Amino acid sequence: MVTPAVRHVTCPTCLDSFAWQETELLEYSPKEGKYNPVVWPDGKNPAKVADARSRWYVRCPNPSKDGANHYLPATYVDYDDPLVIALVGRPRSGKTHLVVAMIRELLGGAAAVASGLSAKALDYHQHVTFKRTFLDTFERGYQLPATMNESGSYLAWLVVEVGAVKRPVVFFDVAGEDFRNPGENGRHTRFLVAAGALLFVEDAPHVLPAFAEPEDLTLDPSLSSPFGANATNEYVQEAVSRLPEGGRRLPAVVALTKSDRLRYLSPADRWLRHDTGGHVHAKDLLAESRDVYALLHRANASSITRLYHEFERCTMHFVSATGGAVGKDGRYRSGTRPARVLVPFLSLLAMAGVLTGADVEGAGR
Ligand SMILES: Nc1nc2c(ncn2[C@@H]2O[C@H](COP(=O)(O)OP(=O)(O)OP(=O)(O)O)[C@@H](O)[C@H]2O)c(=O)[nH]1
Ligand SMILES: [Zn+2]
Repeated sequence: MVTPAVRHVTCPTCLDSFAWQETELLEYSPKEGKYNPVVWPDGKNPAKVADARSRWYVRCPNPSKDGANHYLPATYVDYDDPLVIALVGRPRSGKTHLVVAMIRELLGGAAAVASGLSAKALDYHQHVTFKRTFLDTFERGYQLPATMNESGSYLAWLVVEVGAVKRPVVFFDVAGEDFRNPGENGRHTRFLVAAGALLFVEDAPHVLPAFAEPEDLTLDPSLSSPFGANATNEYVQEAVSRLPEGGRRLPAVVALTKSDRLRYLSPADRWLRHDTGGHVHAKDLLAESRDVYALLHRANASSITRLYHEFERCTMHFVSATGGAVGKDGRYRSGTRPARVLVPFLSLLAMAGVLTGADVEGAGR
């Protein structure tokens, strides 16, 4: 008799590796707020079992016993270990709005369809909460809640499909402050050790305060400081110093978000209007990176420009998650109008080898 090979997986929450076992499959009961042993569908019809399985969980054995109970979707074992995308940026730089705008487009946007990409949520119940808290709020044009990540766990977990490739992607987003003051011995930011790709987020009005608008100054009074905004971004520096080998080999992108503030500034204006239709080309990624770099260089944003030299593969992009600032009532006046939010993600996929083909050959080099 051939015994099936035991699959070892790495848990994205506690980062422990362990041999996968399905001896205790669990089902989440939102009503009771706990996980209970599953009830198998009648007759063990394979189609019904597969459907039910997409909502089942396995408790992570967390061999190093350093965290509270946490659960992995049973379908986790059907795929390779996920690509962990770590968001890094200063507090209030717009990380959460950007990643939510990105995921919204991945799950239903035309650009994702055009690029031949599809995505679905992997963790059923986590997605229900994520949708209610973030996607629906964003869709209705309201400001998203500030990041309060007590356990340092992931924000969203998707399976991205491109052609025959199916790759789980996990997004980690923690409060910017956690990079400088890692609480609980750095537990909130330990995902950096498992990062497979980095999404650095910098805030356009912060590095170019001349383009900040009155709403920005109300939201972030440090922008009107006579000393100008801080050229050093200690949050980014601290995060990079915690990456194994400084992360040099990981694909990295810099998203200069809130670029709606730069809509009258050349060449940002041109890039913001440049609709990629979901397709990215290595030569455009390079041309845009050059323009973002030049702008950051002129603004003395040296903590960000150095990333371009430190990482072997890196691209830089103008993006806007919301299209404009939030009003005093917590709403975006004309609703949310994201621009180019998928480009940094597609660039990361290309650099990570998930997206392939002649167009993206050599991306980020
Ligand atoms: N103008 C403009 N404002 C934005 C954009 N994205 C986010 N903001 C504003 O920036 C502020 C901070 O956004 P968040 O996404 O919560 O920032 P964060 O980096 O996740 O913040 P922390 O979790 O505290 O580190 C909010 O007031 C948003 O309305 C954008 O694309 N354009
Ligand atoms: Zn775990």
